Amino acid sequence: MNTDARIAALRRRMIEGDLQSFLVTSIPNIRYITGLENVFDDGANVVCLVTAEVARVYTDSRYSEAAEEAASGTGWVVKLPMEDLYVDLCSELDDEKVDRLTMEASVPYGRFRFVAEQFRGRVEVIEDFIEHQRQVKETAEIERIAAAAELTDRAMERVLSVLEPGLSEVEIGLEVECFMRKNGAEEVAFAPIVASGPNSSRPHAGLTDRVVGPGDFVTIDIGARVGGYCADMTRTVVIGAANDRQRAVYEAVREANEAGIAAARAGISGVELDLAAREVLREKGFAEQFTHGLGHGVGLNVHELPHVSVRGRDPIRAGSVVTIEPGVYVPGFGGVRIEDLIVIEDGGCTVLSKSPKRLIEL
Ligand SMILES: [Mn+2]
Repeated sequence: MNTDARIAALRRRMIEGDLQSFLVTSIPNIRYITGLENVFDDGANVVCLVTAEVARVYTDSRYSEAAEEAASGTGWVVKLPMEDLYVDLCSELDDEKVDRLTMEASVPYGRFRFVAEQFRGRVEVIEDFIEHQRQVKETAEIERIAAAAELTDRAMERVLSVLEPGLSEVEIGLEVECFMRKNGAEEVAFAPIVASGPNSSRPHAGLTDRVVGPGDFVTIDIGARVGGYCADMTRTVVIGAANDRQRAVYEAVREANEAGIAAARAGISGVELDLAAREVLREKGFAEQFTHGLGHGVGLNVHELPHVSVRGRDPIRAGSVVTIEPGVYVPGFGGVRIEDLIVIEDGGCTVLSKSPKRLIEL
């Protein structure tokens, strides 16, 4: 991972945005900007300060050995405050005559208030500053996402080979999780969704003890995490023979997925890409049943920028990795979602998800 380039880009953007100093508090953003891997867990006590002169990681003794080892030879200096990270940070900022500090808008409010009271200079917040930079992936990042997608495909193949009437959603979800962990994932990128029968009309249904049976749609939305990076893919299958209504819904969603993939290219906005797929469902009478955005960016987080929905007004840039996931949800009947992970490129895209998309009747 080229962290020198990342920090150089961050400093350029800080100058453009007139940021004198920037405090990174979100763990994924800290992982990204420092490039320190396998050091900070999700609940780690860590913040990073970036100015034109310094790049510092403040953490505590639980992480110090790993952090110092990983940071050696990089531009990052690890600091181990004796007391609270924020107490030391504020007094150092004052000593170094920093008079403006920008914090991430996601900082916990109590921390923000503490710094605003302790630090003598002015405190501001900014939204999505590093998230914006994370949108365009480096080659090494795309390789990790592709590896996660490949393992996710294998997990889907595995789960479809064991899926049969009599298994519960929980049992199917555990099969996914075990398979991914045994085959090289650090963890599942998110809790697997296995939504069967009437539960499938709820896009993010939690796993239940419901046992799958003949006639059910089963929506399986899964992703592995490999090298810190997520994958995200959904397939929907039918247990037994599909009826005509199920077939019609499935084919409409599949066409919408394919229309989205066909429209995906650098320069298209999230709104336009969303509309390319939404239009297919509208023509088939399912406009009201497609109740969420077409997709989202994927990287260190399973949901990140860019928006692929009505919120996505900016052109999507080459090197962004996004999902294309139209769905139709009919309460009481069930739902279908088909989701692929793609890399946006000039003039088109590469589809990382390879699992078959024809209607599978098990
Ligand atoms: Mn998704």
